Amino acid sequence: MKIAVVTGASSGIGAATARALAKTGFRVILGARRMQQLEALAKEVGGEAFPLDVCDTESVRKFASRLPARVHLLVNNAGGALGLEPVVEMDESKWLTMFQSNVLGLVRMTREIYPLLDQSGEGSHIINIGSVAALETYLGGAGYTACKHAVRAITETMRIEWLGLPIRVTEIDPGLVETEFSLVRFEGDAVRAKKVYEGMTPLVAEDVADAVVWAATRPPHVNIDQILLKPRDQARADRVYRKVPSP
Ligand code: 8X3
Repeated sequence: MKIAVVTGASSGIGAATARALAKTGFRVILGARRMQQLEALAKEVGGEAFPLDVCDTESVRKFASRLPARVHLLVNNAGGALGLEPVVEMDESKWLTMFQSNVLGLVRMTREIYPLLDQSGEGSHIINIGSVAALETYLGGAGYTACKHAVRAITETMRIEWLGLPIRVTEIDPGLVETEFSLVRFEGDAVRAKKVYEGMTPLVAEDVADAVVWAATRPPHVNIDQILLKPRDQARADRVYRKVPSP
């Protein structure tokens, strides 16, 4: 049975991806900080849950040491945005946390799991969850978009460095997806978070999970480099159609 590892799997895109991969036939190993949610999900999908903080090298090493000898798919999903302050109002601790989780966390995970990647038979696959923010910028988004642009650069570099090896590398770039993303970005301000999706129909986590499963289930000689998926109501990161409520 093929083994898939999903980071940030306790909620949102990570949880939906874990469910979808399990349904497709993968044995799923989940990592996140919130163990209660993670264990419930592991039970639901017949997988395993281990604590993981991608910001902490020791935590990543310990997580990797508990994995089976061979891993076929790593979904680097853990990460998120904090704040929407302009550049000259940079909050250093928010920026550090964003770079730690979105950028260094992804590389730490990849570094520790690389020796476990199956390079026999059909090979293995790393899927990095990027964002429309990997391709565009928007007002107040410098910290987050810089992180996701970095994810894009790192993903492309992996593909060059591993050329000739049986390791596929994919980047999935979602636009607006209604998850805890905005609640985290606005530090628990539910009213502000809700406004992000007001009057429009956002993607749901399952839409992104679909893209992950599709990329992961192509024949082994096919590498899906990138998928950019956005709601129909979103033309660009900062161009969203919203229905005006009737008076
Ligand atoms: C989330 C999408 O537009 O808020 O990755 O950066 S956006």
